[in-house]
Amino acid sequence: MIVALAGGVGAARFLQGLVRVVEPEDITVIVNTGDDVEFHGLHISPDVDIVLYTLAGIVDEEKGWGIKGDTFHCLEMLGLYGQETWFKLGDRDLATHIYRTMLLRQGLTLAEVTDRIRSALGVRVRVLPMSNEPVRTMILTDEGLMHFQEYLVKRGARDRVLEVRFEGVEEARPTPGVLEAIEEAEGVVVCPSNPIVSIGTILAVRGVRKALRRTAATVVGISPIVGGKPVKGPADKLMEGLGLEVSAYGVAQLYQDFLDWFVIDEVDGRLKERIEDLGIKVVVTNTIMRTLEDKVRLAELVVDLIRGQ
Ligand code: GDP
Ligand code: FO1
Repeated sequence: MIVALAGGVGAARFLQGLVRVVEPEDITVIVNTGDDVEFHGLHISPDVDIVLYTLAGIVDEEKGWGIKGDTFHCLEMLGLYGQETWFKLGDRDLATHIYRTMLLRQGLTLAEVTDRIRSALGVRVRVLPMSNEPVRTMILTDEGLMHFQEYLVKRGARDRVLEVRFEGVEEARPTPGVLEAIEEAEGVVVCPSNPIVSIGTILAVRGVRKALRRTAATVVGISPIVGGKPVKGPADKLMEGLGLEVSAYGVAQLYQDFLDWFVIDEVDGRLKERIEDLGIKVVVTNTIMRTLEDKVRLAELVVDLIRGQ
């Protein structure tokens, strides 16, 4: 079994490659739920949905989230009722959130609900939300404390970041199967996701970091920071705010206690030795995933590292 720790867009792109290299049934994806949010009375799990929609082949590829060709009539009508419409929920996407919320109200866990959605979408990889219990990523900025989606989407990540808090993470237990999957894996991939608010959140769940340190599996990370900048998203602003170096080296420092290998981009080749000094082996290659070939090639490289080839 190969286990992947995943946020949204960057991870989903990598997983598109991985399912073509390894049997989908032999992959378990542990997904961040710190970005989860409630709108219009509905439970939204953006990273879980991004991973599922991408693997189901229905994601809006341009945006990286939402469903391709979706319409926004429901949201327009909600706007008419004076509701907030800055979080763009499409009509077809809303069906997922209605179904999820309905099943949660019936008493199913988030993992059970996720599995029903996965199965209906024809996705064959196992997808586990990191916890069944709520964890909320809150950003303390110079404009006050706000939910991550408000910081990112409503305010366009323009506020200065002072602190990142994972509310509820102390009480949240890992989803049953998460720690076992890491401990028994053949290999673990830390996907190119936001190291603070996607991977950082998963690592903050009780027992996850310890399981990663203890596992006999080869643990391979892929840097989301390329040439001192994220490929997309606010990782630079969050890292800067927390006083971290915005580079593949800065990410390697965050993962140094459990990574065996770190895959960094060819534009960052000069960081190789510094990262190796942290006790991590380094591969330098093109990590930008534009085409399906890029994704498959990167997945092949990671699987070869796991299998010691
Ligand atoms: P976000 O940062 O909150 O939007 O969410 P994600 O957890 O989805 O993280 C996206 C991360 O993936 C960003 O830090 C990007 O830099 C990274 N990413 C996206 N596409 C690619 C890619 O093609 N290659 C690499 N190396 N990183 C990527
Ligand atoms: N990201 C945006 O930048 N703007 C949006 O309006 C937006 C809506 C949205 C709806 C459903 C969904 O599953 C994801 C959505 N995202 C949107 C993406 C999301 O905010 C982030 O990319 C992830 O949380 C980061 O991992």
